[in-house]
Amino acid sequence: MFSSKESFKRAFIDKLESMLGKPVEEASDIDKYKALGAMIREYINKNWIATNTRYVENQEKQMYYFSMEFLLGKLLESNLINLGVRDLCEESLCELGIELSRLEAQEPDAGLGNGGLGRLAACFLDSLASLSLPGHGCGIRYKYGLFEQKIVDGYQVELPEYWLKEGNVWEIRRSDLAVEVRFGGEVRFEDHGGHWTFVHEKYESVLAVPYDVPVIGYRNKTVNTLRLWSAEPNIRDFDFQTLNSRDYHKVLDYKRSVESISEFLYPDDSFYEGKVLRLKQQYFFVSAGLQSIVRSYKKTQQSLRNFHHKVAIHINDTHPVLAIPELMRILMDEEGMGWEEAWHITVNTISYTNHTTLSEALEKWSIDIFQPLFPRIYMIVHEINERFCHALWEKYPGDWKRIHQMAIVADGQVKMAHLAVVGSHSVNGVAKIHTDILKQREMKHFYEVYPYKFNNKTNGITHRRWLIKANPALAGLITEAIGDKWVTDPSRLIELRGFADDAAFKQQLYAIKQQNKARLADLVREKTGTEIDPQSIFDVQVKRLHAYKRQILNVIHIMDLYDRLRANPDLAVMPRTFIFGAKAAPGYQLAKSVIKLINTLADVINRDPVIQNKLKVVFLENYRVSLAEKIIPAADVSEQISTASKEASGTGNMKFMMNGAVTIGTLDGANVEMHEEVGDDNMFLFGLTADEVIAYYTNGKYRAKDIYHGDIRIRGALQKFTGDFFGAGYGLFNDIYYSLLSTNDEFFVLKDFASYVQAQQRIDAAFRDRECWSKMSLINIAQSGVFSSDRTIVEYADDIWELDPVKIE
Ligand code: 4GP
Repeated sequence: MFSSKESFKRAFIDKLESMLGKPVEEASDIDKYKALGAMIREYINKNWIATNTRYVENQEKQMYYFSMEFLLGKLLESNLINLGVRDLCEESLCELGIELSRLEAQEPDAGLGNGGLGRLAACFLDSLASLSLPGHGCGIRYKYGLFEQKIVDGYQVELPEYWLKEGNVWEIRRSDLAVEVRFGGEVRFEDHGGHWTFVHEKYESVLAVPYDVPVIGYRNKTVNTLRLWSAEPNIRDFDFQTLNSRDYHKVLDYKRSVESISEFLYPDDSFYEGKVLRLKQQYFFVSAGLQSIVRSYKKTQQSLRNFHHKVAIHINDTHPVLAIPELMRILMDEEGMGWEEAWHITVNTISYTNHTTLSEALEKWSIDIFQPLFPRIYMIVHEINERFCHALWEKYPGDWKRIHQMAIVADGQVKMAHLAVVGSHSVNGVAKIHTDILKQREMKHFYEVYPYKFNNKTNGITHRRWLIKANPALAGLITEAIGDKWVTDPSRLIELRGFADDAAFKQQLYAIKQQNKARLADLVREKTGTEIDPQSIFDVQVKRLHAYKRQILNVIHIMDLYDRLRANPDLAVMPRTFIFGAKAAPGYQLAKSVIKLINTLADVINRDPVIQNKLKVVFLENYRVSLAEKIIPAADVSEQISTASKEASGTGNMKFMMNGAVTIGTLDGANVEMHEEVGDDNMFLFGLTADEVIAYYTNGKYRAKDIYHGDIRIRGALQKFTGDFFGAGYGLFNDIYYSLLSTNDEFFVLKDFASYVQAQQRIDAAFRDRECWSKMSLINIAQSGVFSSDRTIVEYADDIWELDPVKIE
């Protein structure tokens, strides 16, 4: 069906008619989108089956990426690109009078994630399949993804995101593969002549039903699987008699309670909340995932003795860490293995990535919640802890303090990160500086015991979505210049450096950026009614709203710039458009205040005729993957301004770089490695280093008030938070003021302000020289190949998973 335009058109019309019983003329865009999606799924079916068969028959080692989040975005266009049929599709549809882009617009974003961690998982799936690696995803099919953000009177309002309302063309429900997951109840020992077994009784039974989504590799026939689990009442196990009894409402309660497990995604990014439902979600998908892996493993293998040679399981942060005791349970209670052997297999199967050192994100579950929910799992965790503490005692006799600090179960809590380190064979951070901080500080004691487990895997992004799909004009220009080998080997982007002094090439680069900026300006007008000038500097900060990411630093700089312009409308500054996009966790008041602040400021500034359009501020609501794909290619300046030591890596920084934006940033996360790539001349660094920040935290010598009193610009801005905010109201932002002064500015916003303003002034000067700016832009693109997730995934496959590529013929 994708061999020629004619056959495509015929197949498309047939599909529409057979699926929907409508002729093309009567079909809506959503109908057409669904028909096209269904065609693609059918088209890849053969390869999907071939991939699975090949993995099973050859008994290839397979890796399963366990993650609570997969922030996929839209799949139609990236699937078409990976299959190599996008142009054919577009042209054929055009001949039928249909615009492909309108069909793409019908697809909802699959927002099954919060931010960095979830989007990383999605990039990894794309790279795994594109590198012909046998690696799959395992997660939850949330009925509601991350909330939809509306801005009402400047405030964030959250609406439920029912992304499945039109169905999901990409998934296949596999009720035949459903498994049972058990919660609560009691555990009893049974003696079988000296051999003990555990009997789990009176539990709540939940049916986990998998929905499989194909993950299509880039032009290589590989189709891996993302398996998302949905919770359903276990009717098979159900006593229908009760339906007639007075207990009818209990049945309904049971149904509600079960379905709530996969109902919605918790909207917290890098934040931990000890909600029972969240813990149930974690065990639910981990248990279902492991049971299904073991079941399919046993189809070809007699014993599980070699399980770890054939299966790798990666846990994306600590959220899936119950995979460790659950695998132990399966190996011991269901397969009859002894502890030592089960432990050896478990540790060698599991590997773990840490994504943040923020203490508020560290999962610590109260035993009071944990034990009743998983009585058998708790027993196993307890035993792991006993054995671990015993080993520590041997190593550090008498050092109670250390043992207490390192224990997995202590202070009435289960410490999930400790369990993850002890129960896995590899622990990695996501950028060099982050891994160093883990080794030297946050996990120092563990590093001392298990130095061989710790390693770094700097994050990456899939260049297929973030360059080829998001910025086709730029991708085309690159191919014209250096050929198309970079597409499968992004390290070859380095060849672009040969064009650094090619004026014509830089002119083309500039022209593409201008087109992208013009397109974004249209979108901004459509969404907000604000006119922005594509000639102005597009200075962009899009990411989750968090105090440590310091959107507030950006805002205070804008306020200062605005003040200066008000005082002197002829001030010689390059016109700038500051663009923001950010969701705040619904319960995070300070973050929500910053959203209101940005919107209020935008209102004031955008309406002010005095400043002659030299300054605009835009907040785009509902930031998500598909919006990022439109914003990032249009950015001149990328704001990566977190407090050094706080951003584990960042991945937005890489997306901007690959699209030719120049970064203003701190030496934090992967910015450090970006700086190693491009050097001082092609990046605008400012602020405290991580060591300086950490030293301040240790010596307690930082005084925000001193800076406040010493800098009139800061005073001016902060006083507006508590006083009159540019005529918009009094004391609107008291909480922001207090976070910066009363609690001594935990994130060094005031401390870094002066240096940030200077960096902004350097940007202002640099942007005036178009040729020089385009060269910086080009060098950023040229050096971005190392930040493709293909590089990252090759490192994981080689060093952690021991996974080899498998070519599907
Ligand atoms: C994020 C980190 O904050 C970010 O620096 C990193 O790039 C990303 O993970 C992927 O590794 N963490 C989270 C989280 O999203 O929920 O902790």
